Amino acid sequence: MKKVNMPTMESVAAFKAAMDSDKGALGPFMICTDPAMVESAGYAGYDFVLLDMEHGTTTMQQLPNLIRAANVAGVCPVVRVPRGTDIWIDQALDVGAGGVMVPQIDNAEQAAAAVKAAKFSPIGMRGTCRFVRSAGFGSIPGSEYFSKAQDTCVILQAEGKKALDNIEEIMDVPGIDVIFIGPYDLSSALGHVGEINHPEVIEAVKTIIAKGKEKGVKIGCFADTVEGCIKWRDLGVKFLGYSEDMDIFIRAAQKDVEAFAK
Ligand code: 3PY
Ligand code: MG
Repeated sequence: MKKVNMPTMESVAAFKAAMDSDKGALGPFMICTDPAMVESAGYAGYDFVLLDMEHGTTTMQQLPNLIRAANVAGVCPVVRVPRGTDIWIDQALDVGAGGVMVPQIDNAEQAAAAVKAAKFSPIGMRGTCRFVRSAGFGSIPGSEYFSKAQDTCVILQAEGKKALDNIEEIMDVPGIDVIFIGPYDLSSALGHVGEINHPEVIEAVKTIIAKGKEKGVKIGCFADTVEGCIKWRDLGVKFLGYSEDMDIFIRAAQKDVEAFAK
């Protein structure tokens, strides 16, 4: 019988190694629904692509093709599901996500529910089916699939006031790979909408980073620019969610347009 691989799981291993390195893992949020854009981001050398179903328009039907494109380029596909949609967690994993990011986690109960949705028994209660895309539609033996698929990543967003209040109990939930700070939602929650460099926002980010260090939990954070990503990395952040595909394109194109006009 033909040996079928699990390309996403190979990319997960490289992604985890990047997070464990001094460099950290860098990847853009992606809202473009064209697989060519995802494939190109993979060729550019990012450690992951963050397929955004919270603020992007990608549908569950389009998602498998974006993940296929990530697989072609060998880059880890992480999927951000919309808020409060635990069922989307295992659907995203079923079509081949290497990790799921869940927005607006406010307490340990929500964190535990997200982990439960992402992991097969005995760790969680992910819907158990070996005929899905991540299992090669049945061509990967169940014993191999159910064991390897447990290594996909669970990334939970801390971005509200309640998350700040409950950060220790959230971090204590087993099975979380990364706590990802959303500075924009945090700025809203702290009464400074959009001001991600407001001292109170920066202080909140730093508090979460420090708690992560104390508890041995990896921290991720969003930044608009690569310089911002480097700033967070220098403070110990290991997962850097960088801008967004269309913004990256616009800024690169603007530089070209300006250079041409000189
Ligand atoms: C935020 O800043 O709120 C985010 O979720 C980053 O994507
Ligand atoms: Mg957010």
